Amino acid sequence: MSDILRALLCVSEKAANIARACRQQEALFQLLIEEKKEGEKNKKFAVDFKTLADVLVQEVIKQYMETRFPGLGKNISGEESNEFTNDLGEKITLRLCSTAEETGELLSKVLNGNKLASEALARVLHQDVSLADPTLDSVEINISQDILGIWVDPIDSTYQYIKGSANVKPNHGIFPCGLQCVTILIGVYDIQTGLPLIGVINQPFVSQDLNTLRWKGQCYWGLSYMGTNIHSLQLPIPKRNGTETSSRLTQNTNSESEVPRCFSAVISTSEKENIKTALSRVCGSSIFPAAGAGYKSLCVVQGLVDIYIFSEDTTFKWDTCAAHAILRSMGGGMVDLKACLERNPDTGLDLPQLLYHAENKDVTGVDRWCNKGGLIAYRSRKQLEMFLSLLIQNLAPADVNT
Ligand code: 2IP
Ligand code: CA
Repeated sequence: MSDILRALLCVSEKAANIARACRQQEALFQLLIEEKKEGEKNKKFAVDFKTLADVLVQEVIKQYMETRFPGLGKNISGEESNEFTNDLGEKITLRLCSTAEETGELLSKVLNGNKLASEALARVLHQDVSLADPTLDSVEINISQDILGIWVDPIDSTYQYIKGSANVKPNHGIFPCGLQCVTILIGVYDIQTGLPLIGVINQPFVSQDLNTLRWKGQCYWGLSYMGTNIHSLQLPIPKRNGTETSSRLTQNTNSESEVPRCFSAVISTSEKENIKTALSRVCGSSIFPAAGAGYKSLCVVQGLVDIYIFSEDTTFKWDTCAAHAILRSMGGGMVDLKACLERNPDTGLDLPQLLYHAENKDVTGVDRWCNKGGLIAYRSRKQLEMFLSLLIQNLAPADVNT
């Protein structure tokens, strides 16, 4: 099993290299930022370049895993399809060929003969990468490959990837927008139970060398299976701004018991007003809007905030599976917000964890895989229970029951 995790780390780094190359190599960046006028969409190329980068990363991950673990490829899913039709009506299935030259030729068909870009892209697709974590050498877990499904989000926060600035200043360590909000998400789940087992989050743009302008990234992982829980952050939760993180506030002493508990949360810029109002009563000023579902979950993983809450149904299984697995390995999880608001905590029922194997009924297209009741990501169950009870007290009854 640790072999699968090792391979996932490695291929996530390959994906991060592709993401960095598309931003940093001039021939590719020009395609990425190209504004298309209405009516001109996809006219020049069979596919817009942003989608091409997404599809290629997804294909690289699929093929890499299938080569090493035959049979696994068919259980890997994501948002994108790798089939296109170009201007000439040719059907093209994008895949990695056995040599960079062949891949370059295939790419030039969807990029209408742009040789410079096709060759540059093919070169990075075929580059060797390595990424190892010595912690993994001590891990030996056996999970049958047959029960594994994988959700991939090749580039989460695509808008920030294309338009995001390199110079955004963080607020309490949290980037509201910018390249830091871009992540590559790979989540492995159990196809029988739907529970997440292994997560890898690769953040390709963490810090930039101002001389070379090259970006360095960071990779996070976690594994939770049959009582074994390990992750890449087995260190104390960092302190925010020289003060204790609010996670400590769950362990109130008597003298502090009158002090209102204060949580911190990361939220979507599109969160509903009624939720934001209730949250501000629970979190005071510790509410941080940030881009990217993957990035917001990573803020919880890193201990920068206690909670990521979202009341809408616009995150998908590929947005949450990786972080959910990491949070589980840390003793936390990701639950369905609507189901939490409807549940009676006094009956001690299990928490409504998000699941990854079953599609939503009575809907079509991507909505089959949306997290339809919204979500809360958390690191500690005790903290989640406390947060929920405060949130419910501060939400209007109508909002709790919708
Ligand atoms: C998006 C992306 C958005 C997020 C949305 C995801 O994925 O993470 O940022 O919205 O839910 O589906 P928000 O930032 O408001 O949370 P993608 O960029 O891959 O489409
Ligand atoms: Ca996404």
